[in-house]
Amino acid sequence: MTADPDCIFCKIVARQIPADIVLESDTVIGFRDLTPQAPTHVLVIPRSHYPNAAALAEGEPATAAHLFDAAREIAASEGLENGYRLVFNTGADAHQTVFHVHMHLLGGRAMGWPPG
Ligand code: D5M
Repeated sequence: MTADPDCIFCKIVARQIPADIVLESDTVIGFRDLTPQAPTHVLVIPRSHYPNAAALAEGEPATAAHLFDAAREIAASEGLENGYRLVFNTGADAHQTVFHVHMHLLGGRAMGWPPG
């Protein structure tokens, strides 16, 4: 498992800073976003440090699939039968601000399209 000592999400994985964790497995964890944009807003991340979704898919494709398994489990436990949105912001133009790949799971309200 790779870690970056300066990465805030690696610090959550290492339990060096607190987080409201909703799911854990050997390869991924899910925790509630600090600034929720929907009634349910969970971030699902690999334990290993990869800067974005493309790097994860290349380096650990099985773990990339685990993110989607975790999202399905969290959506079920959060009662999101009416739907939910999965988002990977990748790079500055997409408003990525934390460079440890994370899947946003958003649900619990009706959403618009296109995104801002
Ligand atoms: O999304 C990065 C997201 O990470 C943003 O929604 C805030 C969230 N964030 C930042 N720090 C924390 C901590 N410590 N706990 C929980 N959530 C956090 P991006 O796609 O990079 O713009």
